[in-house]
Amino acid sequence: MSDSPSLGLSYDAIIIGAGISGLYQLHRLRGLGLSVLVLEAGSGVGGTWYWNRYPGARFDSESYSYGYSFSPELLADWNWSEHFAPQPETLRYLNHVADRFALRRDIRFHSRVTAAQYQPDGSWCVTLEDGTAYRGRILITAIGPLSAPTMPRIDGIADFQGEAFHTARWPHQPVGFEGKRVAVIGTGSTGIQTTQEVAKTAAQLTVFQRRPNWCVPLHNAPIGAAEMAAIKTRYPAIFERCRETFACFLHTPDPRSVFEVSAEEREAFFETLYAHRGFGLWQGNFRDVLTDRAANALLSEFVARKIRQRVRDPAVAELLIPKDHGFGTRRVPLETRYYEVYNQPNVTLVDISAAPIERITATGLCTASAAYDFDMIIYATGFDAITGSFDRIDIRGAGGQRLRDAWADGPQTFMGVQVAGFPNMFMLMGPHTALGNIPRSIEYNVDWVTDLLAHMRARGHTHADATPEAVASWTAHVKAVGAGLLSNEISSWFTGVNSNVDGKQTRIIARYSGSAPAYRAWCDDVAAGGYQEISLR
Ligand code: NA7
Repeated sequence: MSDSPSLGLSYDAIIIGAGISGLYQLHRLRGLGLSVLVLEAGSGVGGTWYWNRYPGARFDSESYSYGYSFSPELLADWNWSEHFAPQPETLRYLNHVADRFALRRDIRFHSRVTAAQYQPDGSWCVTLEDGTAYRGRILITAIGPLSAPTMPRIDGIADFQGEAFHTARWPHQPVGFEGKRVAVIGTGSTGIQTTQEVAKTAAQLTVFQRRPNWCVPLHNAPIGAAEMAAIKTRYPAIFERCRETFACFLHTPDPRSVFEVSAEEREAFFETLYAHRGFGLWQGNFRDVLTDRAANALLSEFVARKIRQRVRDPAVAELLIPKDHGFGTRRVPLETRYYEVYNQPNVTLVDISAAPIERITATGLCTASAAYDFDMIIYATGFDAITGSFDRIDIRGAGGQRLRDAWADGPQTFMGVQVAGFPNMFMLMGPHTALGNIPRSIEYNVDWVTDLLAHMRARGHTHADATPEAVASWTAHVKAVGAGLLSNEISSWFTGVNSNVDGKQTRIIARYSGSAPAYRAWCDDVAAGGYQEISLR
């Protein structure tokens, strides 16, 4: 698929984003011999791990299940220091990948894309915020499902005279908390990791919680040299396991129903999982705890008991126990002594479910019932997830059709990879793909797109556009698979809800909620069938 000089194209392919998916896609497209430009808003590679430098940021997938699997040499030469690596280590790893595969020479940093528009000549014109434009025949969005941070919509945010940070836009310089009165707003995975860390040194920490989440212990530990050497010998088995499991984590559900065992056995199994590192209680539990309401209630009661045991003040413990959703129906944050933080004299939990924050002031904030003074406010208020990173770019397909309009009633995709009427645009980890342990899904996604491009080149095709029928049928399938699932009945980023964004108050089925193996089987079948669902010419 070479450039046609008459079109004046600069690149065969333009990739937006130099995170985990953009880096690997660049590597694979080079392997096809394509000329590629990666446009990256940040000053370095790493995506999520470049932006989310907040205190305490770390994996909650096992490090060795999270890294790239495509290169035996890369696997051999990288050593993880902890079972769940902290953000600086992950960022070092991604920089190492960029260096090892000499990726930087095709990446333009400080390049925020504001528009991508399909041209009548069959190319894509990609424009940066400074007006610079690039052309490519293929457009690949590697912009991440959680990359558009959102601030709360509260009056007075600009009035605050102290330090203020959103966790996903954390400064590159060190930030200290010693002697400071710090507020954290938000209790998702990010707010919980931040709270654990800030509580260690802040003079006072006040956590503003609108809704609690069900959190379970991470059980992190260092990885010594001998253990890392042993992990390296197990890499094939580790990745094989990730290929088999529902969400590409190392944890496999128990085939038994919670109701097939005695109460004692059930309790003992829950205890084992609670003591085990990682997502075991969520992803490796009885087969029905995430699908059957009564089974889920038993697990929720177990975790509620744990919270009551760990938090001394019973009133605070009750505030920390979710009452509006069952365990695992929203993303489960993994924690390290998070609940014990509330036993510290320097930490206060403020429930803002009934008395919301009404205003940020010059010196702090006011809720409906009290005023507080702070030296620092940390906004751990999350992201406009899944479609938010697309909404920030003016993406227009054939005939000037806006992607935002095409998705006005929720995303419409084919396999989460293409949208009808947006020829040669391929989404990595777009809406309707299987998420879970994301790098595993990314590698599959990138390989699938690369195989399609190789298939096209072999046949002299330069144009790929999923048919409207294929999009309608995949979108209907995603909705059917997601219907009735407990996790799709709750407002969270999983269901595309963000109270801080206009038009994102209604739950949608934004993710493919079936298993990753089922998702891959669909994609494999499409490839094996010669991509009939995609109009190729
Ligand atoms: P999340 O999980 O979306 O959490 C955001 C938190 O911020 C959550 O507790 C929200 O409460 C809270 N929030 C959002 N807006 C407000 C306002 N206006 N007032 C008060 N509280 C607010 O984002 P994270 O960054 O923690 O994690 C996202 C994912 O990144 C995570 O799941 C991992 O997969 C990686 P709410 O629950 O909406 O009531």
